[in-house]
This record gives sequence, C-alpha cells and structure tokens, in this order.
Amino acid sequence: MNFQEKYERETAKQEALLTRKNEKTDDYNGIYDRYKYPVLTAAHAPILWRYDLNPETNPNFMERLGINAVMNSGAIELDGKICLVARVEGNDRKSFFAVAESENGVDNFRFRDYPIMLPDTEPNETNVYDMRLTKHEDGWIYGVFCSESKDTSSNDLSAAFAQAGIVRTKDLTNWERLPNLKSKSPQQRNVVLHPEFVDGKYAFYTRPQDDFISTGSGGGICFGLCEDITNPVICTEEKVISPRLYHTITEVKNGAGAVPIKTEKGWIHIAHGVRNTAAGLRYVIYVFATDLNDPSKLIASPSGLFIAPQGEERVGDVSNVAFTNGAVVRDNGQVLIYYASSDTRVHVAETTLEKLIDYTFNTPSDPLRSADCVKQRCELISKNLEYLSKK
Ligand code: M1P
Repeated sequence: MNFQEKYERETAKQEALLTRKNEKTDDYNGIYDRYKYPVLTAAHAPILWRYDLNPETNPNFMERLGINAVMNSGAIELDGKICLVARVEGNDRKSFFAVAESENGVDNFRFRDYPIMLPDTEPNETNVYDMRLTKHEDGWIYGVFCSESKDTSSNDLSAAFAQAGIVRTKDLTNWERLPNLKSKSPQQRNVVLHPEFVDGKYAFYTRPQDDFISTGSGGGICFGLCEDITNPVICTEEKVISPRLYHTITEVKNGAGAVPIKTEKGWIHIAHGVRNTAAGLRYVIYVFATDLNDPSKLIASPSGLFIAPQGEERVGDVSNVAFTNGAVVRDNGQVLIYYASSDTRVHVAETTLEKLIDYTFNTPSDPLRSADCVKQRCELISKNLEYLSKK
C-alpha cells in the first residue's frame, strides 16, 4: 500500500468513527441513560495532529506525534453547539486542551484543527488538565484547570505542585490567561468557578490538599470567595461544603466536577468521590445540592454513587475511574453529563432537569452504618409490599 492509499484508508476509518450515530444502551435505572459509544477517544484526534502528511518527510506514513488518551472534558453550549474542552494527552504524557464540537452532544464530535494555545505565562508549569468551563454572569466564559509544576524542593522526582490556573474567553478561540488562584492551601485541584456573584464576589469551589496526590488534612470540597478575578485570591475561610466521610464513596478524597446547575430547588453539583480498595483507588461520580441563596450550604445529599465505571469503562490507563468536569443543560431540559472512564475516553449520560431534581432531592441520604442502611432498605421493602398488597 502506498502513502496515499494509507492516508485515504486512515481518513476513511476516522470519518466512519466521527460520523457514527450513537445510541442509548438498554441499561435502566430511571435516573439517566448511558450511551453505547464513547463520544471522544484518542482515535478522534485529527490525523493532522498525528501524522506528517508529506510523503517526502514521512515515507512510511508513520505517526509522529501520537495521542494516548482523550478524557476529562469541560462542557458548554455555545452558538447552538455542544462544545467540549477535552483533556488530550499525547504519547509524551503531557496534556493539553482542545475544543471538540457536536450539534446534538451525543455523537459526531469533531475537534477543531488546532488545539487551544494556552497563554504560556507560568514558566514552571509542566502540565495542564481538567478544565471546567463557567459561563459567568460577568459575561466571560472562564476555564479553570489544574496547572501542575515540579516541586523542586523535594528529592522525589515525582513530587509536584497542583494549582488552579484560570483563563477566560468569549468564543473558545481567543483566551486570556489570568494569574493562578491563590488560597491558604499549599495545593489545589478540581477547582470550579461558580457562575454567579455571591455577595458581589466571585465564588470558587476548591479542594484544598496538603500534597500532590493526597488531600491530607483537606476535609473535602470547599467554598470560598474572591474579590478580584484578575488578582484571584480566596479571601474567605475555605468552608467545607461536601465533606469526606469514613466508609463512604468520598473517604479518600472528593472534588467538584461540573459547574453547579441552577434549579428552582437549589444548586445541583455533580462531583467525584474516591475510596480505596485492595485493587487501588476507585473514582465514582456523586451528586449533592446547595442552597440557592447560599451556595455554601449543603441541602441535599443523595446516598452513594451516581455514576460508576461499568464494563469496558472500568479498564484504561488509570482503571476503575469515572470522572466528570462538565455537564450541559439545554433549553428543553435535556441534561448531558460528560464523564471520562479510566482516564482514557469520554462518555455521555443523558437525563432531564426534572429527573435530576427528583434524584437529588428524593434519594435518601447515606445513614453511614450498615445497621441503619438495612433499616432504610427494609422500610422501602415494607412500604412496597404494603402498596402491592392493596393493588
Ligand atoms: O486519575 C484519576 C483522576 O485523578 C485526579 O483526581 P483527584 O485530584 O481527585 O485525585 C485528577 O488528576 C484527574 O485528572 C484524574 O482523572
């Protein structure tokens, strides 16, 4: 096969992938639908990004800059399209951001020709990942992401610092970089900007952590205010709003995910929680709600996990991970939740605002002890048996 034939074959294969129709699976829980195919994978990365297309300099039509994974994606609806700002990881382990767009949000996502060229203002920054996109009431779209740099004070080669980087844009094309967020915590990851001013200030969901991996004394997902987004400093106490709890899905750590969704009953948060197992950490997605007028006040905590990695989702570069940093609510009430599995690919789960509210406010909370959990379940069973006996 000559160069041109190989190019045409690979282009046709990719075109078939990009135009494939997605379909709902028949999994049922009444809460959301899962889709059969991931919406973004490494194979969605344009051929332009990976191959040198000149036969003189690449006679074997060889991948020169491979893509290893496409995962944790911020999400937003812009000009009628669903846009994901995906975390794309090269074969070199460095991540970068790229916009992929789709008309319906469940299939046919296509990357723009160029990845995002983030303003390079942090000289020590080695890696960037996991952008959350907030359409803020000040008129900007903010991207808050993890800005990682090496911890040069340690002898451990892997020691690193995580901070929250901030960019803003109006069109997902031109990006202005602001200074990294400052807070009292030595490290921060999974930081999300709230879409509205709170007491006239910018509000952030933070995740204080003592170390790059371990949250240490960090008690969970926090809330803090910031006076000036161009000089971003958390000026209030970082108040824990969704705590880590013993023997729950958040025991080891948790982190804010999608930008909270405003509903008539409160702000709905779709976050991740991490527990330890003999096979390593297990990441699942969970939901909680905070008060409409005081987003730092927890008002609903449906018990346990919302989305866990299932089937093939359980296997990947970092297995047993479901992670979200983006969801979109459309005008018709459709809710699209983008989640990545095992740090490898991106999926979508679909529900409606009405169902998400029902789930959030009518799912009982975790009683935290087996004895109380079995009581909770027996109450449900006896109510059901009574109801069925009267039918
Ligand atoms: O590997 C799983 C996830 O680990 C991190 O999340 P957390 O900070 O809560 O441990 C993130 O780096 C995320 O990108 C990754 O998916």
